[in-house]
Amino acid sequence: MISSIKELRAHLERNMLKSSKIFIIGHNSPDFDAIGSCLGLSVLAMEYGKECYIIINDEDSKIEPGVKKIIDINREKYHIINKNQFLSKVDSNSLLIVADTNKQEMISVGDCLDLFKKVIVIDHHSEGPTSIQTEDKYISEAASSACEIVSRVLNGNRVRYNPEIANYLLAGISLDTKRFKQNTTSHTHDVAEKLINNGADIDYVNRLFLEEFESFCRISNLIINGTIIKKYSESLLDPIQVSFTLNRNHPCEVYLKEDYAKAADRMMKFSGIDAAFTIGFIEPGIVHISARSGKRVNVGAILSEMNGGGTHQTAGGRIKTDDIFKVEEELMKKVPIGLSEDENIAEEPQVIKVKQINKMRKD
Ligand SMILES: [Mn+2]
Repeated sequence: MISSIKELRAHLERNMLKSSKIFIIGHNSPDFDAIGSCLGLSVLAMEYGKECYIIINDEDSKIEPGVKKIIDINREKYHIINKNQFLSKVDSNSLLIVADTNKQEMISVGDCLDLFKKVIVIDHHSEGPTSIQTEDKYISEAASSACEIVSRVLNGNRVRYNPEIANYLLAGISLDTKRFKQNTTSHTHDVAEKLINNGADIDYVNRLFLEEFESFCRISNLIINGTIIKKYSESLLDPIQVSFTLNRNHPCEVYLKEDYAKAADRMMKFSGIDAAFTIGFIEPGIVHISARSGKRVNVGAILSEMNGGGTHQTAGGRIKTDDIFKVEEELMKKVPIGLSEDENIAEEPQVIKVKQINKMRKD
């Protein structure tokens, strides 16, 4: 166990210098604190002249837009790679640094920890039965965030970092303190001041949060105002229910492709939904379909009949047309293709719920 920031600094320096390659990872579905602390640690590794990579193995559509933006901007400069790329690079003298989590199941390389010579954990969450087994951990529940810890390491080492890195670190602290409203100590405020002195811009950080919020609202509105649920089997106890989401008030509205995937993901969280389709324009004249399902509906099979494809549980497709409702109608007819033969398929699928809150939208 590493017990102070000073010790952590010395520990990082010693171990970074003697390893051949450094891999840095945050928790799955990274948030601002995870990505910010990983980038800050990369700066430190580069300062020591080391070959360094950040591992992020989540599907793009699963990553929050603000975080994804940071990843995209920094992918090349900070060598952001996925798990497969990591597996081809790791060697017998590699160091892993885990930031913003200490649980094995929360990182994508949790099943290959024995590939590393050493694993260092830097975190502010409490430990549990699945915590990574290593002597080399700095876990301070008193710290507001992983970014706060990493900032203190950088500042203490007098490492130079650019205003962008200062922004990412400040965004992580801001997220985990609910904008400096909770879990702050004098260290938190001290670190924030230093980040601002190093060029961090509060406006930039606030805009990042606003984007997250806007995306959340956009998808929620799409779901609330545009979802129909259809029942596809006769079974009373366990009917197959499929949701269809599209912007029924403004069918021509263009959304991001990720929005459709997220809306479908979110629909699948409701119990009783066996498959979810989201339909909408990604540019004028091109309709995109995102599909998600559980075990009972094969959405890949359905979408391969609709100019698309995918796996049993995740699929997508796009169709050149201006008539989005026709696409939905086709899709509704094709759903039985994805149902297994032992399901008691309804002859005429029944609409069981149509929810439209038209009044809530401003034109
Ligand atoms: Mn955190």
